[in-house]
Order: sequence, then C-alpha cells, then structure tokens
Amino acid sequence: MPADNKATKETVRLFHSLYKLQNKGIMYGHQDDLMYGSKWWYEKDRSDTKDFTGEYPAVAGFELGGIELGNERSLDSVSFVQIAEQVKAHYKRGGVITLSWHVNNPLTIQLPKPTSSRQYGTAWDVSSKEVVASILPGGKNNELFNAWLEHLANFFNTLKDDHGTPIPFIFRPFHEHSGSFFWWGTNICTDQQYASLWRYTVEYLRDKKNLHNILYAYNTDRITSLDQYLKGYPGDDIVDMLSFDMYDRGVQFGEELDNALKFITHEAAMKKKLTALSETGERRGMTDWWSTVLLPVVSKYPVGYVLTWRHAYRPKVSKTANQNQPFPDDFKNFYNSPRSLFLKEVQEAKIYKRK
Ligand code: BMA
Repeated sequence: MPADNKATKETVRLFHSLYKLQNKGIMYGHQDDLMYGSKWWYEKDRSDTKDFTGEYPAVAGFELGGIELGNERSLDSVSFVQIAEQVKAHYKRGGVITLSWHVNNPLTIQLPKPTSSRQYGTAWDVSSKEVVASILPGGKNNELFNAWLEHLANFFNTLKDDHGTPIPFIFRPFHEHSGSFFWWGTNICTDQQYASLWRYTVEYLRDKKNLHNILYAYNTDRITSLDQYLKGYPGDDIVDMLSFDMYDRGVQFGEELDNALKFITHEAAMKKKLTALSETGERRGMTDWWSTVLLPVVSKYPVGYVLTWRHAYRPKVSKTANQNQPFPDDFKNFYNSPRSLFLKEVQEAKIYKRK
C-alpha cells in the first residue's frame, strides 16, 4: 500500500501495479523526454525515445527546479505549463510520471550575489551548513520555505486529468543525500535534519495541502552498504519507493551497481516498497554499455525502472556522427530485450485501472 493512507484510488492502483511490474521487467524512463532533445524543442508528441525506437518510454521524468520561486520556466528553461500538459498526455497514454526538484537554496539565495560563484543560491550552493536548520520550524527561513512549498503545491494542483481527477506521480525530493553536492547533502546537514526536512515536506503537501496523489521516492547517490543507504531515511510511514542514482564512472560500476541493487531490493521487499535506479548513465567511450553492463545487472533484481537523464538542448553544437541520433545503436538491444518495458507493455498492464 502507499504510505499515505488517504491516497486516491488511482494512486493506490499505481502503487500495486508498479509493485507487480517490478517482478516482470524493468521499465525504461527518460528525463525530459517529452520536452526536448539536443536538436529540438517542445514539438507536439515528440520524444527522443520514440524517434529512436518507435515507442515512448514507460516512465517520463520532469524537473521542477524554479517552481518554488513562482517562475514560469524551470532551471532548464522548460515551461511549467508545458510540463503540466505533458504530464497529462503521458498519464492519458497510461505511462508513469516522476518528478525531481533541484530546489534553490533558501538561505544563500537571500545573500548578495558574489561575482565568482556559479552555484550561488542554487541547489548546488553548499556554502552554508545552516540551510536545513534554518527552514525547519523555529528557523529563520521557515516562512520562506512554506511559501516555496505553497508554489510547489499549487503546481501539483494543476496536474489533473480531463475529469478533474488528480494524476498520480512519483515525487523524488531532496535527492542524492549520500552525496555532498546539494544543500541537503550528507556533509551539509545532519541525517536527523535531513529526515526532518523530508517529513516536514511530506506533511505539508499531504496534510496541509491535501495532496493524496503522490508516491514518495527516497533517494541517494552511490552507496556501498545498507547502513550508508539508510542514513537520513525518514521512515516507512512516509516513503513509497527506495531509489538510488548511480552513473557509470568506470570499470567497477557493474559490481557497485550489483551490490547496491542487492541490498536495496532486499530491503524494499522486506518493507514492501517500490524500487528504482532513478538516474544512471553510460560509461564514456563504451558502445555496448546498455546490453553488456546495465541490462545483465538490473535483470538480476526486481527493479521498477531505470531512468537516464536529459538530452540537454544544444542546437548550436555542430553535429558529429554520434549526435545524429539520440541514443547509441546498442540502446536497441536494450529495447528489444524481453526484460525491458517501454510504454506499450505498461499500457497493456493498465496500471491505473481496477484489476
Ligand atoms: C543536472 C544537469 C543540469 C540540470 C539539472 C536539473 O544533472 O543535467 O544541467 O540543470 O540536472 O535537471
């Protein structure tokens, strides 16, 4: 069951469908797949995954950084109105939606801008270790953070289908806590503060804003043990998915991934939670990464989905041979594997319908 005992029926069905599907195969997900590719920008019904395979990804990822400021566009210049349109379109098709949030830094964003810092005021601004403490109740930025959550909740409230029914989605806030490159990272706040931040955010959205269409994904960056994975874990009562991010940075990746999947999928089975490798990416220079590295390892475990990150829009960069197509040829081998699930298989599973 979803952690939220008031979860809408579509959300409950999504949870159960995903729980079942993770034993059947691994869904493919792609960040901003429906918004742009490296040479195109927001064209109706276009998708890099569909361009290359003929099919949409099973999971569509979208990014919300900037919504908290009331901006019209995300930090990646994507219009939030258009994100809402594509969330609706993908739901209508019967696909899965996941939302990430590179939320700005509520403390440092108030300081005068230093000329030298590229990270100033962003999620990546780790110049202060007081940020999380400052936004929790009693902290000087609590009101400000509430206003930011209000913007987030207002956006969530626009995610409804044609009948006005809230669209269920997976929300993965404060991601990659095991790293220290975001203001909520492991050396930037305490694990206790991190857990409180999570709890505060969920309670705000769920109890104050009455949003009951959200499945919450706990997330870390690379980790080598279950203990390390669970540092800062906010609790089974508010988490629906155990996820982690791991990019291939070298030959040891296969083993690291295997190890992490072993303890995370085992823990998820004990807790009856969903699982995902919520961000990954191929090793530079490899041409057969999808079929020889990723697929064999993820096939050993009940992993709900694997998502690769955005194809950043770079219209001016000249086209080299491998930029003429959005994926390497080997991606077809991943696509053709009976283990991988793209939109059609997920549509057949009717994940939002009563069984
Ligand atoms: C990062 C990079 C950034 C982007 C951010 C949020 O990993 O892709 O360029 O702004 O994700 O999508």
